[in-house]
Amino acid sequence: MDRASGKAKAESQGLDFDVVVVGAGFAGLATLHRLRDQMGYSVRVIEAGSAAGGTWYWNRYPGARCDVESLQYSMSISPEVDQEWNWTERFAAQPEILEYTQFLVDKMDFAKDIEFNTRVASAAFDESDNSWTVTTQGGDSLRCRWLVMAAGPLSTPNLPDFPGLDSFEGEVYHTGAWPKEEVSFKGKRVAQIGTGSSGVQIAQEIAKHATKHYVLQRTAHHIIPAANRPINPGEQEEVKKRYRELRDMWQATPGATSYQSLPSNPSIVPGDKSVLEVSPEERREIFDNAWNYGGYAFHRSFNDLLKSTEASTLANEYIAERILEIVSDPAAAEKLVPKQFYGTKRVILDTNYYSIFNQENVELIDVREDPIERITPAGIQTASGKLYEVDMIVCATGFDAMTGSLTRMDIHGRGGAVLRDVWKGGPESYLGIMVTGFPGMFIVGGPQSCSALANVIVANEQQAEWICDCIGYLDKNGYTSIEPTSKAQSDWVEHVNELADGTIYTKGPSWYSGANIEGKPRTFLLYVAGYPTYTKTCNDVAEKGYEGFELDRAKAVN
Ligand code: N01
Repeated sequence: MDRASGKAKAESQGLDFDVVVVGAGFAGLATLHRLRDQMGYSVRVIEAGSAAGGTWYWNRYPGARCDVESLQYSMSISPEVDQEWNWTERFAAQPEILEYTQFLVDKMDFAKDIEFNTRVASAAFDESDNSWTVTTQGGDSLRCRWLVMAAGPLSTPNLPDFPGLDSFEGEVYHTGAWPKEEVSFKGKRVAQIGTGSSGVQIAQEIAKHATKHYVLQRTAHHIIPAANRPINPGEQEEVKKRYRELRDMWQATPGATSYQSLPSNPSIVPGDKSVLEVSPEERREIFDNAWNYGGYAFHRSFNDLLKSTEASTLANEYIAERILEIVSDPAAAEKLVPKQFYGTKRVILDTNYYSIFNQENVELIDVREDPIERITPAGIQTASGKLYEVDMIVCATGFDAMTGSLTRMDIHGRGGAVLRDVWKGGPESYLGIMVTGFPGMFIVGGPQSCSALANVIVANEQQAEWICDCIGYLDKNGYTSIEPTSKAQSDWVEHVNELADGTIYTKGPSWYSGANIEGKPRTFLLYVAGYPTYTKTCNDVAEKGYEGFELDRAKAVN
């Protein structure tokens, strides 16, 4: 089917487009490319931002940086872009990732099929002809056959309900919705709430400029050095020559990423040993090597840090020693030592975080010991009555992860059922891609997929490709609807939970299980068996004629 006939097909069925895609992050762009350029469909992408980039568009806070090596954090859709684009650092900063995205958009001529500055308010399934109507906040509607939700697993900011926040007389920002205009910390008293990945990254920038910087920490997270650096001479050229082969190699790992960009780089961790089987001296040496090498070498240093509480405890002990070495105030150092098992919360890469606590302008406030009670016009007041007077509050309080971008839209499925109500007791999906009762609506990076536990670009491309191939199969065979059976969906959810129960991930609260949002049901949101197993499972389902799905051709239009 060429593009023109694709459009003609939609029009002949009284539809505006064959497919509407919500979101122009990497997931939306991958979907657009496959459907439009490779399969000839008519596609409209709807994007709330004024440019593509998804999470990298909104998370433009100072210090934002990727924690996957930049040479591995790229889309595979254009060999030309692979060759023309140059990364400057081992871990790319947000502005560079956004520039890369724009480069890709221009090269692939994506913008003409994206409606920017437009937020989707609702989507409704029409049982009379198996179509979807997508309505924007501006009131425009589009009818399509297939709907792809690519709105992002970590894109709906979580702003806790701090009493009195509206009364604050200074500036308030959320890292996940950072303004485009420059925000200056210079000469200001700044309080930041939250010390997850976003908080740790922005803290290093605030500390450079603020006259007073209060870091309000509820939980000490695990933070390991990124050891960011310019890309080594020759490294990028070598990767460019071997992109195809290296991508295959990276994708054969559980996280679809290796801690090294090249196999010829020195391999400094065994990776396949248990931390419990080596002597204390060998353990120390391996941890030291990994810590100094930076990136996720530490995470991969042994094979059981994320599986056994004993192993995780040994990692904790090592990290505690390093913190106590860096931070000179013993009381602050003790508070910065993580108390939960290594890996229960997402492990963070940093550059200089612990050493900011040696600066005179930086003060660590333990808000687990003395919780935030209210925000006053002058600052933040804690339960003990202490008032931290500030000019600016930075909320680095995370996201309504995996489900927020979907539940904030009014999505009506079969019988008018609303997705947010259907998921009241916890989200359920099949493969993280479709939901029973919402026929023809696909999700990239949905709950119970492996997306946010893997190299997200790679995971997005895999899911987008699977979804597009599924759409192609359905059209070719005259089906106008697909949805998972209730049994396939409940079996998948059970399987995902069983897998998670065998790991460290469920041994403490985190956004992985919805525990970061008050009132959100606790259910494990990610598939933990790794990218290769996930991909194989999805492919097996497709090869078996979309096993676990009900396909319907009864209501074919025309
Ligand atoms: O959010 P988080 P994030 N009072 O949920 C605290 C990705 N990411 O935006 O831990 C006081 O991790 C909360 O405390 P606690 C990455 O996948 C990647 O930092 O719940 N504090 C926590 O400290 C990451 O995992 C990069 O006790 C409150 C913090 O706010 C995910 O996004 C960069 C509070 C939230 O931490 C989310 O990271 C950035 C309250 N009422 C993000 N409510 C890369 O490097 C919350 N907190 C690629």
